[in-house]
Amino acid sequence: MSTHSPSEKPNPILYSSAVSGMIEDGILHLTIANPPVNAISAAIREGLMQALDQAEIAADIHAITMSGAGKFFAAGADIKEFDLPPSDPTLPQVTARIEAATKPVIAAINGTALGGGCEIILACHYRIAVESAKFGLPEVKLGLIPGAGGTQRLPRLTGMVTALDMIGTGKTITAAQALEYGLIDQISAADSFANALRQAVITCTKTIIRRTTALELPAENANDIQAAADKIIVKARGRTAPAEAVRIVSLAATLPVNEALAEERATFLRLRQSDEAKALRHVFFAEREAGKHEALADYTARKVSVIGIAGTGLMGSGIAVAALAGGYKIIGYEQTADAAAAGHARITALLQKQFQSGRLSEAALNNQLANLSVSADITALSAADLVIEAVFDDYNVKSDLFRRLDGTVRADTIIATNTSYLNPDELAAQISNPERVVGMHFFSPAHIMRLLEVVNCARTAAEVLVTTLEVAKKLNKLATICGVCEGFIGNRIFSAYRREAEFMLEQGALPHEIDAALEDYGFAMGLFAVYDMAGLEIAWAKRRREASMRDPSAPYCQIADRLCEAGRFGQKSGKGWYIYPQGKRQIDPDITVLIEAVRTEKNITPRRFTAHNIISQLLNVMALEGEKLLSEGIAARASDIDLVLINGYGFPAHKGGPMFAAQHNKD
Ligand code: T1G
Repeated sequence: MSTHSPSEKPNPILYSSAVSGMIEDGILHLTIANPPVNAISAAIREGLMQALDQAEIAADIHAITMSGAGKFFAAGADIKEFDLPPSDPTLPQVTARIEAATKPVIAAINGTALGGGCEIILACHYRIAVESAKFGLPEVKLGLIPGAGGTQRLPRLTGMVTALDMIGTGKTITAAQALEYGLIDQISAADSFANALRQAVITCTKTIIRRTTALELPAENANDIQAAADKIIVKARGRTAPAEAVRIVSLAATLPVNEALAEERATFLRLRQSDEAKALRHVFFAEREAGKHEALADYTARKVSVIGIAGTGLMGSGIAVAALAGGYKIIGYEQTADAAAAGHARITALLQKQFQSGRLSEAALNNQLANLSVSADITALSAADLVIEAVFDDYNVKSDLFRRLDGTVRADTIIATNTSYLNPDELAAQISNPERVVGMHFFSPAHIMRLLEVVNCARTAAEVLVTTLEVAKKLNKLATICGVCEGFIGNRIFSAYRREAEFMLEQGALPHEIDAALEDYGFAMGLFAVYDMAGLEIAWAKRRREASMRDPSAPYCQIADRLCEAGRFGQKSGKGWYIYPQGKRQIDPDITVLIEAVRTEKNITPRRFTAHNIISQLLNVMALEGEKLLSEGIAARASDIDLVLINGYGFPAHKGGPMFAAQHNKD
């Protein structure tokens, strides 16, 4: 710890490499600094303990404040340290030390406080925040629970219902909500924060210290508490952490606080080593890795202000809504005035729905509507810096549009195709400057699904790729780069997984057994149920188009064809892999008969499949296809493949994705 000589302007006191302090008018102002988000590292824990010990005995210090450097207060414990053994002082030791301080400790919350960062402020005696601050205990999103007193301190400030909701879901709330719930005591505008803080400190030095764990739980209706707990359990869908969060938060009402804190810590340490936590940590870092591309580091994104969207149907309208939210001016294009009007209405309706649900303010709604136009005149797209085409996924339709765009937009306008199955290189080859063509494969509904496969075509220029990634970020998309192959990353793996599931039907499994195994593993819905919801006819039409080109010696499962030949096209037609009396999915014995007939034709003796067999076989096929994508250079990283399957195909995040799961099944 170093201090200043009396003659000079006081230098900050350095309690550790990450905690410094300045003493002004008897107040020790502490700042924690661990850029970029002040993740609570060992250096922060050590520095805080040093500072609190020093303040306790210093006659010239009457109060302590804590703030974060930069725009964050603290983003929680340093996740990078989780694979290391815990080191003293632990965070619960620090929060206990803060709360036990005999001089007032005031949280001067300059920005986002998440996880352990929020637990630090909960242990302080008073909490004043800037208006823009955000709060959350997102540990369950990492397969954990708060491990530094949050489960016991939060309910004492907000009540059990709010605490169960926040800790069980990991949601982030605003400063206004935090004030309303009792999580903080005061909000101040940023430009008057220093004065407000000074006043708050003076008040705190004149009042009895309010220690959070000494507070009584606010009285609440037992049914409301139970309902809040039940809601978390139902949504947990097989994940351990949310259920454990409910169990530990509930101890606030039944155990002495020190016993409850001990149980919280033991549970946190156990969960931290769990497969679920390891998988979710993998996904956390994979998402951040996906946005890093060393090979593109020297290229600068072009400025994009106006985005044209050719085709404003289901996909195009969703893309338009995402792009409007990203602050772009949108020019939609349809071939006829009626279609243009319908497209405009579709986009407007989506925006109105967001406004009515409170996700869009009235000002934002009006601003976005003012940024939207949809025309039947293709020359309207000449103003676009980027055109995304989302017309019918047919080669002739898209080729015709590409040629018309080529004669309309600027030579440097980027043209992005949303195709799912066509070869973007073949589309690019039809226009001048093919290096400006890129794939942007959105997932429906495009304004909701985070995933975006950015297809790096054979001739895509690096600058075009960088620009597309920049636009993807503004559209709030999780972008993964992939090369050109049929189905790119997601659909290619999904096709392999679907094929394997159908072969399992021939081998002895039944659709509802496979779906049950997938749902038990963590998928929200089984493959065949999803199949029925999407409809079987489009895939059937594709198989019939390709039938003449199919290798007759390659294994082929006719079961899906037999369903379509029998008019079983899925939920819309009242029956597919299941039957849907009054729209309710039910197992259909006729499907068993149909499958058994195919087995007999192929002289297959059916065998029993356990749920474990089913999952292992499907995971294995997905991982094998993933390895091929890596060896072909289509996917850059195994973790990108995991992100695509999690964010585009419902693979349970708490299993880490097919590549992670297959690797850990081997371990
Ligand atoms: N630990 C370590 N690194 C972190 C981190 C953390 N908690 N949070 C972010 N980073 C890194 C991230 O990997 C990236 O690194 C950089 O910071 C910028 O992050 C005891 C145990 C805070 C909302 O779950 O939600 O506290 O890629 O790109 O978009 O009860 O980061 O630059 O090398 O995400 O502005 C609980 C996790 C931990 C919050 C900022 N806390 N972080 O988003 O930046 S568990 C969390 C986030 C805990 C206690 C328990 C977000 C953010 P790099 P970024 P951003």
